Amino acid sequence: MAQFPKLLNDRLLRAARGESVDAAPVWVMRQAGRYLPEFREMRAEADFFKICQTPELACEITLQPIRRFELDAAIIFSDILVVPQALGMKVEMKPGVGPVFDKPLVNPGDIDRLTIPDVNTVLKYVFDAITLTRHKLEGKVPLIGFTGAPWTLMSYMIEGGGSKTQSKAKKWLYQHPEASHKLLKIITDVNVEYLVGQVRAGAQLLQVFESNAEYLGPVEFSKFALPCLIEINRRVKDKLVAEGLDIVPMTVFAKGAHYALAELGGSGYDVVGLDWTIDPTEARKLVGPNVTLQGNLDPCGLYAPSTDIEARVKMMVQQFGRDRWIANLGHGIYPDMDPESVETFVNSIHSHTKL
Ligand code: 1CP
Repeated sequence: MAQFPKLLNDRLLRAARGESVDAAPVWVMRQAGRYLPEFREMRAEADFFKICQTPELACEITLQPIRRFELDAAIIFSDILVVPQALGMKVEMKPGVGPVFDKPLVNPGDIDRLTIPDVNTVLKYVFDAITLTRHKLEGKVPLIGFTGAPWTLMSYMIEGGGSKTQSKAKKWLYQHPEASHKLLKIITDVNVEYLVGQVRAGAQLLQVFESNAEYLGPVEFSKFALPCLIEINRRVKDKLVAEGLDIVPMTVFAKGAHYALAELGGSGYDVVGLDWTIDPTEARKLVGPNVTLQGNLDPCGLYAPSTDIEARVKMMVQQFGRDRWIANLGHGIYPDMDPESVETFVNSIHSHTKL
């Protein structure tokens, strides 16, 4: 494996492993994105996926928030939808609309249209972006890699983009459970290769985004989503060991899955991400003492005046405690938010948790 600059800030990794920290680590989901004028400037000139596919550009955008704020982690600039693309689906990012698939999966027979990729070739551009970014970070903070969880990716592949109900994708779960399992397995296998490749390339923590967990309930989540999540964590770590690589901590963020927090706590993931609708004290009871929690300020809390953001942070510190906690929002930051609010959030997490 390539030699990288020495890591100078290991708060994120220490918190993920349950070790003591000198202050709680903090990063922000979607920290590299449209709320930053320097991102919008680059985006005006280049297509979204073109940026993802160009390591120098993806690296530059990854570093933008790190230059501005005292964040404790960088997350590689990419998207969960690069996996459906790797499986042969065409996806475009339409400004003001979001992702649009040209031919979503309609019937179980459409699974045969997917091509099983050689991940190391097809997604090499992500690995190259990660390696370049590790060097350019100069050890300032660790670099997070990520992927979309199988159910969330399956739902995009069937819905063809965002959806208010996920009813087309959920119809598969009820009408075509076998085909659903087949599709989920294809995505799980690709995800395992993809995440291991990210670690080989230099990722120091991996996050699996199950953003569409909120559309499922406990029964369907246990049947279709959770087994894939558990398998990914186990297989990735087994492969890292088999390759002689260090095991990296893994985070599962299953948005809206209150109903499954106890199961997620026992799923083998080191960190469980929380959205803002759950009380941290309640979440801690459900996941148990041996995992790290991540979250969970309501993203819209960043619209509040800075004194109110500070007050909320104080409350979060009381609820989460300063150990086994990675501070974050409960979901991604919105494009119309003021970068200064991010600064207030980040700095107050540090000032209220510093030893
Ligand atoms: O967090 C970061 O800064 C890293 C970059 C990142 C990540 C982790 C982006 C850049 N996307 C993601 C993950 C992602 N993508 C998720 C999981 C997290 C979440 O729940 O938000 C999801 C669901 C997507 C899919 C996606 N990509 C959407 C949602 C569509 C919908 O309505 O369902 C959208 C709008 C995107 C586009 C996108 N991805 C990232 C950025 C900066 C943007 C905006 C694109 C633009 O400039 O037009």
